[in-house]
Formats: sequence, structure tokens, C-alpha cells
Amino acid sequence: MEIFNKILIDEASALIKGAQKIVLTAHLNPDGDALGSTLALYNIFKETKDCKIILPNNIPDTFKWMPSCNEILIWNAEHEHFLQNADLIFFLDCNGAARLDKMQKAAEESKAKKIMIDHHPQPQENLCNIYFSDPQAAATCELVYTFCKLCSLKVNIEAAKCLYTGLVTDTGCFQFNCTGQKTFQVASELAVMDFDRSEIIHHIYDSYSEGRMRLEGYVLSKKMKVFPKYHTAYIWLSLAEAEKFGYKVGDTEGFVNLPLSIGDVKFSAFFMERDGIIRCSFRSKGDFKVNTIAEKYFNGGGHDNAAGGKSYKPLEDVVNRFVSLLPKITKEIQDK
Ligand SMILES: [Mn+2]
Repeated sequence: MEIFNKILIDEASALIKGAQKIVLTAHLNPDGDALGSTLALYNIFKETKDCKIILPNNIPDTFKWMPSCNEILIWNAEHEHFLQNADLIFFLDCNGAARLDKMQKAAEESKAKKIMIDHHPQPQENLCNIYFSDPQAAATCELVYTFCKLCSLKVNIEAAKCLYTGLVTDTGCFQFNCTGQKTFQVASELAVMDFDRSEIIHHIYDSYSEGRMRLEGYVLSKKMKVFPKYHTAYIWLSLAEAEKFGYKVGDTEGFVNLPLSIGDVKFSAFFMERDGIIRCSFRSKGDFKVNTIAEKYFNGGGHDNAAGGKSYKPLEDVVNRFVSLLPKITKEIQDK
């Protein structure tokens, strides 16, 4: 389905033209796509507008090289006036204000015009004036590129680097199911521009600390449980264990994908204690929809093959519950 039509693009262009103060925001625990989409628009708007990026919490070290990343504001109550006085707010890679955590109220209450560009299912209704929401898109950056093109916003080199980062990270280097014709088309148009694509890959994937690398070894050998009968594997980790390896936020990024490298595993889960709650991540191969599991049992949601949730119970209880649910939920895998 084509989500960009002339009426909406004309409306969005007029809002941008008429806006002097613009705020860009994205989901809690920003990833490459959240940062890529906000920083891309920032690097375009900052030449002519009073533009701010405000994010709900910290940026993983892996992405601190991104152009203008050091200009991002991390939310605190003193930033409220930026949202109050903004003419226009963009929700990027973010399907609702609840994904903004402590910023939620201020964002919802702001009188600014609001535009959402996102690829998560079920965008929050009555939040934005204009929605460009497409769950088929591999990355929000894919949509932001098309948006810029249609609105005649010139994608400069800095913005191109940011958009490419979002494409690469949300598609796992163009390998996940979600990677489509449009993804490659956008990538190929970005590749025409003169920036070092392999340098971006090195920044993202070859920048681990020794501790992060050893933590991965530890979870693979000691903390991964495989259930061949259910084509399922999970990894669980307490904060105390992670801290033995000098854990920093972002260090466990991608851990949830590790079990999927096993040929027979179609469904993987990662449970980690953080900030007093258990964060649950789910990934799958093929038709098995993990967002329904995240929604039904783990207070979350997400994409068909990549979703997340949370629990306030102790880690052991969450893991035990997951294991007890396996016969039921994986029946769906085998039925496919
Ligand atoms: Mn995304």
C-alpha cells in the first residue's frame, strides 16, 4: 500500500515550511533506525530551522559517531518548553507517545502540529495531524528517505549516512525478512552519494569492547537454552552477571538474534534484568508472529518477526513462565 499521497505530502510540506521551531523525537532505548531517522531530518532542518532532537533516554556508544549525535538532548523536565513552544513535532520510529516514557505527557499535551513517520504496527490514533505509517517498511529510515524526496528536502551527506545506518541496523545488514525491493532501492539511491559505507558498518559492528565480546561468549556457553522439540531457544541474563563484564547499555544489543543462527531454531527470546524490570525481546524466522506473543503474555508488542515486552516479576519467574508457555505458543510455529 502506498502511504505517501500528494495531499498528505503537500500538507506536510506546508507544515514544515510554516514551522520555525521543530522537535524530533524517537522511541525509548534508541536504536540505529530511531537515531538514523531523527538525525537525518535534523541534519537537513538545522540549516534553516530552529530544530532540536529530544530523546527519552541514552544513546548507545555504538552510535555516538553519527553526524550531529552530540547535539541530541536527553529528556529532562527542563526541556519541556521545547515541546510546548514547538511549531511542529516529528514522531520518528515511534508509534505512540507511550514509547517516549517520561516525555509522554509533555509530548501529548503540546499544541504543536504533529507528524508521525514510522513502521511499527498500530500507530496511536488522535496523536498526530499527519501519519506516514507503514508496517511493511523495513526501517523508518526507508520511509524518511522517500518522505524527503517527495517533500523536496535535499538529503545531504550527513543525512545520507544517518539513513543508511537505519537501513543497515533494522534489516541486520539487509538479511531479515522485512528487507524489500524498496529497501534496496533506497540503499542504492543513497549509495550514489559520496560517503564511506564500509566505515559505517565498522562503526556499528566492529566497535565492541573486550567485555562485550566476552559477555557474548559467556551467554552462548552458559546462558542459552535450546528446545529442539519446540524450535526455540532463549537467553537470560541478570544485571549482576552482565556487570562482571563491564556492562554498558547497548552491550546486549543483538543477543536475541544469536540463537536464530542455529539451523533448527525459529523462535528466540532474550530476557534481561534492567532498571528494576525484566526486558523481554523476541525474534523469529518465517511466518511465526512474535508480536502477538509479546502482546498477549509480556505487556509489549512490535513487528511480526521482532518484538519486545516487559515484566515486573523476578527473572526466574519470567523465564519459568516462558518455558511453561512453550508447548502452547510454539504449536503455532509447527502448524505453519
Ligand atoms: Mn525501526
